[in-house]
Amino acid sequence: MKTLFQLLFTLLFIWQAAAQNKPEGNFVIINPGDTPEQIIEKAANVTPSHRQYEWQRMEFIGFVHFGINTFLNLEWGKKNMDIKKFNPKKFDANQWVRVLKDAGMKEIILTAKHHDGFCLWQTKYNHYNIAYTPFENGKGDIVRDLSKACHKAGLKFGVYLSPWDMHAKTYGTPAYNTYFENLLTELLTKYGKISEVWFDGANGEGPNGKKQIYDWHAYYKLIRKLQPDAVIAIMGPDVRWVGTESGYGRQTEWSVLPGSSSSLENIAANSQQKDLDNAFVPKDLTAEDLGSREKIEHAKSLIWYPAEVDVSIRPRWFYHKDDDELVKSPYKLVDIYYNSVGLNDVLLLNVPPDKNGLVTKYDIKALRGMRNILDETFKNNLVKNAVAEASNEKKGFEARNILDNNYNTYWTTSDTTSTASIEIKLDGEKSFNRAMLQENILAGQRIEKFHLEYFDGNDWKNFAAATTIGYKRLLRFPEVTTDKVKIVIDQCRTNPTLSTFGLFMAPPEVKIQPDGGTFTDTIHFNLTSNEKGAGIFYTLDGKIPDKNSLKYSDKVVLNKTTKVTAIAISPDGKKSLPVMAVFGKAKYGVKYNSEFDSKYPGGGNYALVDGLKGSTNFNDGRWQGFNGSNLDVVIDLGKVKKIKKISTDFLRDIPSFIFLPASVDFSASINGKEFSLLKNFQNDPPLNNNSPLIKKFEIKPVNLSARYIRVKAVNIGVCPPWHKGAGDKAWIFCDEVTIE
Ligand code: FUL
Repeated sequence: MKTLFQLLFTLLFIWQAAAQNKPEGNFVIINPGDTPEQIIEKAANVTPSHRQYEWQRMEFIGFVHFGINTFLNLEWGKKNMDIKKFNPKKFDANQWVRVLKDAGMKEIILTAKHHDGFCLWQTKYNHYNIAYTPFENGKGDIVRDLSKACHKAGLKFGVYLSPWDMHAKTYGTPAYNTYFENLLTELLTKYGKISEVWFDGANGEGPNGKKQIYDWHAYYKLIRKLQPDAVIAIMGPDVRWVGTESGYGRQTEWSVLPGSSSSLENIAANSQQKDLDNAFVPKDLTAEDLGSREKIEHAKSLIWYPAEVDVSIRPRWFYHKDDDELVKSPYKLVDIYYNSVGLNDVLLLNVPPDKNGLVTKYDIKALRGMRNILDETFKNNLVKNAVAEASNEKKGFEARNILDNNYNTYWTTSDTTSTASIEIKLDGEKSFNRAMLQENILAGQRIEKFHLEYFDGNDWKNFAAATTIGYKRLLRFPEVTTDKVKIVIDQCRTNPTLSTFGLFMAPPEVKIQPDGGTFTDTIHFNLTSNEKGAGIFYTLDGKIPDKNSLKYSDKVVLNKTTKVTAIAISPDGKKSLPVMAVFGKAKYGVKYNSEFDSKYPGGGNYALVDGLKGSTNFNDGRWQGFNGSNLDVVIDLGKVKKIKKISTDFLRDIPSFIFLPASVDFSASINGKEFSLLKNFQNDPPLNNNSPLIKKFEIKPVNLSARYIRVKAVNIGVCPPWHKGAGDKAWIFCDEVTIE
């Protein structure tokens, strides 16, 4: 119950806001007569709703893709799958929670129902759910166990419920809306507090598929009624998809956008339309400016609509054994963290458990590595005991508030100035290479441009600069040593605010440049570290280096296939994580008569002869792809040689649009001009088979002497009529032409 005092206070606040023509929350109308200055002032005062604020404060959350796909090695599933295959015998929700919590995540979102329609909880609204599987004799409930484990461990819990449904018979009719609301009601009433509801925009029905008119407003009303604190993400009003699944947000990220940015049609049109089309047609809408002055000037309304960056720790969303070795490295995850959390976004990192129902050791190792680096970096804020003095400050909002490690206290100026600066005297000389700034978003997002300076004894020098800050901005720069820094706000929408400032020293890092590749004669690599004075050590035999290993001083030249592993050790003995790169020596020259696709180079010009073979995962970086076109290459052995065997491998992965070639020709030549055909293989027309397969085409010629071998594989051209991508370009994926 609100007290009379609270009520009066609220009324006073609304009256004040209206009098100042300011928004009262996360929405404001732009009147036709508003001047550009008034619009900017309005934008600067739009603030998050309570639920949006609580969501933003989490910074880092976990995604779990788990379902029948996990057991059938699929990503988008298909109709009528054998759900009896669902049986994670060692399932342990507490293990998932432990691993993700240790990684620093504050919430876990589970794919309660993915596009295939299979439900991970005991629903009474279909027979396509966990109750009809052998898992725990039909008594299991992943939503129940995971929500309990999260709540017990102090984590929030969210549900992903795919609006698109391949299985539901009613999909495409109004009855589906009732079905969907029934599922939602179960999820929102049986499992305690739900903090996020994630509606995916993806739909693979294609132009001739079923069209569902979703009753979004009914869904939202239901969620607000049953779980008023939950944010509704992606196809929803509270949280926006950043526009890519790469893990990298925008350098300039506004949380205040034109009201039209939450148009559901646009969101759906920009979401995935095909299985794995994130791999084949990478969506990257992050280049687009969404909230600059130019963008908001013509808006009819403005809303607080913050961005979430969803990305998988593996190449795919669901678990596939083939991806075990392709889990992102700790450095990559840290880079993603800086480019999401550090860019005013919330990071939603997917960690898919395996068929046993456990997060694997590969993912755990990567998450631990990432957490170690982040903890080491941010454990010691070097502005502790510093003194801050601003060019202008408002009483009660002094500059010292940015140093007190309390988000709620903040600095602002006494007037609506758009530039200001704060000088910070450190407690003695300090070295640092990372900075962190936070605006107080409860007052709005305002800063448009800022830079940082340090005093070198004589002059002020710039060392970092950026545009927006928002909830959090992290900056990385080469090490600076000084006893004085300055934050300069160059441009702001109204009086700036800053809640927090930090300076940190990240542990040493080491880089191998280039980070692997294929070569013919020799190749060289360099090793660098971000830490001044760090020693760099490496091995060439796959072993983890230590201070007794080879010490790097200058570029290293390789003349054979080699695995390089390197570490940096700082003068005070701190070690970086080891990094690894493989350099493969190609045995032969390769001339292409047709070009491979730049999205699947498989390692580049020598990928077909580098001795590294592709696995059944098309995305393992080894397969070379030809999109709608033939493969036509000539391998040059350098001189005429006796040849006993020629073989080549092709991948078939039909759900991913990858087909075996219609035919494969091997021919040979002495001079590279006239070729004689050795063998023509004709393949059967493709069958609708979902399991990936590698097919070898091989000949063993007798008495063949040649210098040039030509391999030509004819693409089937387009996906066959029965395929979901019927008429779209088909892929050929080839790896390794082996000649003995
Ligand atoms: C996409 C889906 O199609 C993927 O399978 C995955 O769930 C991802 C998070 O969203 O749109």
